[in-house]
Amino acid sequence: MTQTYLLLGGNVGRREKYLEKARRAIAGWPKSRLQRFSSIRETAPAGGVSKRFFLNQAAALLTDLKPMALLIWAKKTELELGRRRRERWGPREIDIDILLYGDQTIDHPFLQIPHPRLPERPFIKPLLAEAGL
Ligand code: PH2
Ligand code: MG
Ligand code: MG
Repeated sequence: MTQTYLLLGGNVGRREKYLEKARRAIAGWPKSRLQRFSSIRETAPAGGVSKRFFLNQAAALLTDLKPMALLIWAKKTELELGRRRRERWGPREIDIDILLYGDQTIDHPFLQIPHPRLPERPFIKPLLAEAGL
């Protein structure tokens, strides 16, 4: 299995509720074993579009899903939880991003790993540490 780390986040509606639903959904993903979640932190919006604060939480997941399959499960879960399409980096009910996938580097139009915004979002590192990185 490959060690992966995800970042959950949302800044619209009942943010805790969306995180809770996301945690439950991720626990049911196939070929995967959930290890740990970090605490939940409120973070200032990065990237410019939205002014609403986020709740963010990291997850450590062992998985046999390939990176693209993992991405598809993340997107499917976002849709099932009711994420609506808005502008890029705008407000969102729930976002599930793949931060790290083993030690792989992936540069694909739909999937970049490590997550390209890791270095410029200082709130992510402590969450990753809490998730066990
Ligand atoms: N996600 C974004 C844009 N800005 N800001 C914070 N604080 N947390 C996020 O998860 C976040 C963001 C795009 O996905
Ligand atoms: Mg994101
Ligand atoms: Mg995303």
